Amino acid sequence: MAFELPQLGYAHDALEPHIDARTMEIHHTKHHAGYTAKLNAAVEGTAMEGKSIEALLADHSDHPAIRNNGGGYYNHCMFWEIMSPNGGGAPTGDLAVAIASAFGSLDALKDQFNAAAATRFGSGWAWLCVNGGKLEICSSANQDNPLMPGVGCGGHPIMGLDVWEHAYYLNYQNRRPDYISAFWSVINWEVVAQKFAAAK
Ligand code: MN3
Repeated sequence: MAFELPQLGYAHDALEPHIDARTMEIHHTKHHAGYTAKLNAAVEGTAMEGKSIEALLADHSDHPAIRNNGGGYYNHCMFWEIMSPNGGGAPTGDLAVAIASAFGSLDALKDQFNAAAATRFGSGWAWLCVNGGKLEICSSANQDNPLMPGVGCGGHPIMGLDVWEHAYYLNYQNRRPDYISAFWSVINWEVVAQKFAAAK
């Protein structure tokens, strides 16, 4: 069963003005589609065929095509899921309690996440992870993610922000901090909370 490019739960223009339609369209139908096709090509006819994406990332990230395209496949699947045109606001329930416990407040989480996203040099991702039952923030290079061993970022990711220039350059040019700030207007805390509950 080959990996499939997921449909978004919203239109490409639905995250405007925070993330523009053209960026979303190219990001989804070109970049993510490319990672998906190259991932399938890398596993087809090998012993890796049929393994889950999580297992591929955990066990085969020493394989460059898996690391780059499997990472790209997984990371973008999560990225589309954790955004919504009805996003923003604040989390509730267990996730809100865990954020208060780990960071002191939602604003403190945002400050730490923004710093991780802004200071990631070049291309990469910022992550909110559940590590040993506790929430942590980190960042990783390129399409690496915390499921891969040895990326300096551990645990199970429940929220990721793409800080590759292709994610924001058309609308924000070099203003990565403005894009990071806009992300909080489209974050889907309900989905992050579901991922938190599953990862705990
Ligand atoms: Mn991307």
